[in-house]
Amino acid sequence: MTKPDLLLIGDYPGWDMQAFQAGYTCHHSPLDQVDAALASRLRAVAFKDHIPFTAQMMDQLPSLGLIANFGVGYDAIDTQAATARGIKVTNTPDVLTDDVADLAVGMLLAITRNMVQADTWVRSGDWARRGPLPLNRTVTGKRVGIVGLGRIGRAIAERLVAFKTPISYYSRTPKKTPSDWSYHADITQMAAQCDALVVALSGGPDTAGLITAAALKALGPEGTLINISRGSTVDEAALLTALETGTLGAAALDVFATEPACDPRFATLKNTVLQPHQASATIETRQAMGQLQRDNLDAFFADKPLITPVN
Ligand code: 8YV
Repeated sequence: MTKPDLLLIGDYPGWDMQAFQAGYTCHHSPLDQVDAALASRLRAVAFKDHIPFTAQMMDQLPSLGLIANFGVGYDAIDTQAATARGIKVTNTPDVLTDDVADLAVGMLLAITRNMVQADTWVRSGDWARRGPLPLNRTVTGKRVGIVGLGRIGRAIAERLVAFKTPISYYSRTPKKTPSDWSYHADITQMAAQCDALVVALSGGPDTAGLITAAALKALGPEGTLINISRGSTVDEAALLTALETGTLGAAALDVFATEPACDPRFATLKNTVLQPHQASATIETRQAMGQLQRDNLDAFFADKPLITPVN
């Protein structure tokens, strides 16, 4: 039996490539270099990128039936355009939740306990030369607001319960939660009552800029922002100004508006911990994400129900 053609967009490690090649005739060229005959044959794309997958790109592949996204967030894909063209989109939820939640908690600990600067303090010899670092702050018992109580937001909140942090959350509608988690319909009002905000929203136009200058101001000079969602959810210009002027205390960020080329002002800020969009970047989780992406592709080519469709 001939293997179906598959266009791979993005970089895949060897374990994914081997698995793809076992089941598919893989094509790895940029979309604009795909020849007309192949373009008209291609029924599926394995997408692993944060560059936009536009309506115009979909129109270059007239037989396209599936965009299998590597990642839970599919904000790069114009799903409205896909739906209008009868193209299904799948993502990779659940398998990355624990790693993303772990990193969010790790970032809260790292920024509050000053762990990154403390590491440099030891390595540079400053500890011996200049004595102890200034004291840092306690995490246990701090009031944390989770912005977006989806799978990942909930997993972060559940972990933070162990730190005895009163949990507030913002979402469009109240969710079923333990009775002592408090719902807020307004992020700025919630921020005013929190020591830290953890942003766990999905990306896309609905959530763009939801963390406003006003919310950062309400969080205040002792407050901390953690973002493991998308750079687009935060007004980044306001965030930089707030961190530079001290109207916001600190931020730990895994995502940036213009990543991977982040605004160079971030690098000069001492009150930040910066991560290279690595919340899901463990071998275990990336293998599971690849497997789920392929399971969706396999289901599509076998005419079976998709495992994790989003449209
Ligand atoms: C990326 C992510 O998918 O799942 C998501 O939404 O942001 C990440 O896990 C990862 O960077 C691979 O592109």
